[in-house]
Order: sequence, then C-alpha cells, then structure tokens
Amino acid sequence: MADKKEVLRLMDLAYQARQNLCKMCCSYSGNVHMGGDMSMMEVLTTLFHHTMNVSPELQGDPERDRFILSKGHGAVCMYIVMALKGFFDYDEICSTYGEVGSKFGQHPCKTRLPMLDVSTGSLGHGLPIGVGLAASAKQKGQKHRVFVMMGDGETCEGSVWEAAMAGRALHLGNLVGIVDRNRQLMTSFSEDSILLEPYADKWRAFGWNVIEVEDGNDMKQVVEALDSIPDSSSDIPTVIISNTVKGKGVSFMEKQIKWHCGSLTKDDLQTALSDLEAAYEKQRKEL
Ligand SMILES: Cc1ncc(C[n+]2csc(CCOP(=O)(O)OP(=O)(O)O)c2C)c(N)n1
Repeated sequence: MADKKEVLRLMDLAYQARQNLCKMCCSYSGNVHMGGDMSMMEVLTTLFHHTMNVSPELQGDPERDRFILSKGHGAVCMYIVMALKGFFDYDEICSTYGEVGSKFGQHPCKTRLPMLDVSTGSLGHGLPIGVGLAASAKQKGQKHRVFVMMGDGETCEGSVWEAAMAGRALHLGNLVGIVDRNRQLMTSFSEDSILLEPYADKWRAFGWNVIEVEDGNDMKQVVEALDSIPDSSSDIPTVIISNTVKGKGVSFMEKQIKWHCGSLTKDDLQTALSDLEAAYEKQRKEL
C-alpha cells in the first residue's frame, strides 16, 4: 500500500509542475508539446521525486539511477519536474526555453545539460541506448537501474522491439521501460490508425515482466506500480504500461488531437489554471 502522506506530497508536486508548465506555455512564443507533457506528469514526478536514486548532489555517483526521456519532445515537462528537485532554475527555463543557444532546447541535449544521461528527440532510440547502459552496468556488477520513458506512438518504431528482444536475451532485470499509453499519436488516435492493442500482450510475447497501471494519472496507482518493480538483480526487464489521458487536467486539451502541441493565450491560461485547481481539489478529496 502506498503511504498516503507520500502520495499527497507527490500530488502537490505534480500540481505545481502542471501549473508551471501552463504558465511557461503561455509566456513562450512558440508551441509546447502540452498533450504528452500533461499525460506523463504523474509518472515523471514519481520517478524523479520518489523512485529514482537521483539528485543534483548524486551527479558523480556511478550508482545513481539513469534516466532516458525517449519521448524527447516532452523535454520541458522533464526540465520543470527536475527544477522542483533542484536540478534547474524554473525562471531560467521560462526565460530561455527554445531560444537559440539556450541550455533548455525543445528536445533534451546532454552537451548543454551534462546532468542528463542521453540527448533525445528522434523517437525509438531511448530503449536501445537503455539496453546498452543496463548491459554495461550489469557487466560491471553495478546495482542501479536504467529507466526509459517512451510514448506509445513511439513504440511503432522497429528499433524499440529489437531492443525489447535484446533486453530479454541479456537478462536485463536492471532495465525498466515505461510507456505513456495515452492512445494518441501526433495526428491520430492509436486505435484508429496503427492498432497497438493487445498492447501488454506484445510486451509479454517479448518476454518482459509487464506491470499495467489502469489509471496512470492517479498518483496512488502510479506509486504502487513503481514500488512493485522487481529488484535490479532480477532476471528479466520490466515495462510499466501507464494508461493516461493526453492533455490531462485541462478541459480543452484532454483527448484533443490539436493539443499534441500548442500555445496558450492569457485567457486560456486562466481557464487552464482553474481546471487544474478543480482537478487537484477533487483528487485530494478522493484519496
Ligand atoms: C523518428 C521520429 N519520427 C517522427 C518524429 C516526430 N514526432 C514528434 S512527437 C510524435 C508523436 C509521438 O507520439 P507518442 O510517442 O505517442 O507521444 P505522445 O503522444 O505521448 O506525445 C512524432 C511522430 C520524431 N520526433 N522522431
């Protein structure tokens, strides 16, 4: 059972991160990948603030956990969640995001942000790199885990399934994939186009330990799922399939294809912030 106080702490952080993301989206002149940022917020918050052994102080520790944001278009969500952990300054993200020469690009860049493990953005590469990092750690007898956050649309890439095969063959129990199963791609719903179902069975067929989260925007369910990942010394890799809603928390964004990415006017921002507050109050009452 997840500890109620801890779930509340994480809910508070996810709420703050969603507010910060919406404010940033309103102040930025270009488009922000809001849909997939909002859908993975509970998972990303739990990973950085509860599950993973990471912090700015642990940067040089060879046994800190590794994280790859394979759905690299969600970079700003990761920056904002990491800022709440002390990695970055939120005001600096807002004032420089997406500008030429900024550390905070629309996709994460390890050259500019050395505390990241991998630069991403071209979908389908995170899991193959994760296999390499996990195999290397295993060979060295290290105990940390390698986490790879993917989009469900991203898993249309063949390289994901080659990596899934390799991860199982190499017995990488220290490798954890997480799929943000929001059922939307860039311009369509997954089940109207590529047909990903039966999705969990596909991962099982590749020999992975599958943990399904019925509602990946429910913090309690997310904490319980991430707490149940087997030890890194186990024999097979794990995938968490987190069923989420694209644009979660803002009425006019939820399940809207056009909100794969977009920008907010000042009026939109007010609606978004009051939607978020109402959703947050409801979640707290229901816990
Ligand atoms: C190799 C590659 N092809 C295309 C793109 C353009 N692209 C950016 S986001 C996206 C949709 C991804 O869908 P999904 O993985 O489900 O992400 P989410 O819905 O969670 O944002 C695409 C096709 C890309 N970044 N990389």
